[in-house]
Amino acid sequence: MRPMIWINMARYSAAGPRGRIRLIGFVTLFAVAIALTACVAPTVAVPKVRAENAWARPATSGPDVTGAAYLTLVNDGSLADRLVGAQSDVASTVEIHETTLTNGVAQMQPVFGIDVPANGRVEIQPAGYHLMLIGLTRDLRLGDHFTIVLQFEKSGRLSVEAEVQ
Ligand SMILES: [Cu+2]
Repeated sequence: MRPMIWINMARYSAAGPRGRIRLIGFVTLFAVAIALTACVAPTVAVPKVRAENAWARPATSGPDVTGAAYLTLVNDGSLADRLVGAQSDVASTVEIHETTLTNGVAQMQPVFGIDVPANGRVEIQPAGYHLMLIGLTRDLRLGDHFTIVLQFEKSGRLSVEAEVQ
């Protein structure tokens, strides 16, 4: 592409004033073509994650006290994302946990992340995943609201308001 343009420009420049006008026309057309291409170029695939129905169980504060928060993640975007962490000012640490049933006994363990598929949703709800609030710094009373900041691999941070229910 580049060498061809150079040859054209050289030809038009050498052709005198009329050639220069044609050169300006050619360059203008070229610029318009680039601008149009930019306008109709398909949008880049991005995740578009939001949270629904964020809630937590009531709990009393204490360094050894844990609470659990739940929510639903919805991705309206065309690219998958991944929840990789969370934090909140009501807890020293927030971990992503998964509850599994082994021989009829429910156990929970930390997971490194939760995939949120493109145009999909993930339930972080009892019997599945939960956000473990470790070391509660204040009581979570019925009707209270508090903020959880979710960290996603691609979308970055998302601030979510949870209600104690
Ligand atoms: Cu847990």
